[in-house]
Amino acid sequence: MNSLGFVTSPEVAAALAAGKPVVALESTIISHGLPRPSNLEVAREVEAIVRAHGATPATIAILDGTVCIGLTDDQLVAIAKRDDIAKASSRDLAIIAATNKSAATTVAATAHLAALAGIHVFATGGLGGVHRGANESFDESADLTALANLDITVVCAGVKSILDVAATLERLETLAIGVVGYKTTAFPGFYLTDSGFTIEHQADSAAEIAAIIATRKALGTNAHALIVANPVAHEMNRARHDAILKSGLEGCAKNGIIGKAVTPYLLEHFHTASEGESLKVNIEIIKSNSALAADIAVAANKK
Ligand code: PSU
Ligand code: MN
Repeated sequence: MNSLGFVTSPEVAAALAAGKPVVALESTIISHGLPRPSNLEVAREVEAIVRAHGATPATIAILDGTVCIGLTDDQLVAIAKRDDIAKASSRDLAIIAATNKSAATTVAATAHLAALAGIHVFATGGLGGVHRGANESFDESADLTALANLDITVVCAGVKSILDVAATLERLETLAIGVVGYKTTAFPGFYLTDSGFTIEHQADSAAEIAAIIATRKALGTNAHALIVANPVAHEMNRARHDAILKSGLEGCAKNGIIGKAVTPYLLEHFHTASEGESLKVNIEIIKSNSALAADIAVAANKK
């Protein structure tokens, strides 16, 4: 461990020291978002995609108390297969690390650790946001408040369609988190290409996004995150999507699923009820976002 409290893998440390492009990747997707055994395959494939696009992948997680920025293949296997991997948001990081436990990191926690390690581009599937019924449950993902205070560009397929998208967009505005659509002004809805909500800004290339990142730095607006919303090319069947979402939300209510268990429960429900269709879309989302994030990291490095 260095004086900052984390260990950087040799590959990531070398890339950072040489000023080469690095892309942060989260681990909650691996442990709690995708079923086994595809989770491990996808984790490996995503790292390979980042490398093929000219950047170094840094998958972030906590293993047996060590905060890891970049994982070896053995460590990826542990995150994918072990049954003692918690789901850590930012507030959990120090507790998990100091008590020698293990956890996958959410968008909030991964973005926090990435920025701490000097990594400013991050790929995920879909952001957390305001849950349906949040006016009563107060369930709003810590992803939003974390990103409000971090210098990081997050490539995602919008926010998960299981959320209240309108409320999430309002919160993103309040929190000064920039939102730019990649080749679109239709805000993506994770499994769906278009959530039905429009966003103001569009960028059409990684170079354009790199220019936005450089200007944000010059203007000091990089104190808050930038979201690059990248719609999935092949969306889920909409009628099927809506029916499964409805039964998933009913399942949450019936089984008393609350708090951090809600998102993994709904994703798992989707994967089972759609007989793999949502899984296929989810995997496409993560791969496509990782490729774009690597292109952005490479382009930003040239600025
Ligand atoms: N995107 C995916 N799968 C996931 C997640 C995002 O394709 O599992 C995870 C991310 O780690 C995100 C978390 O931060 O879901 C949100 O959880 P919550 O709603 O409990 O904040
Ligand atoms: Mn929540």
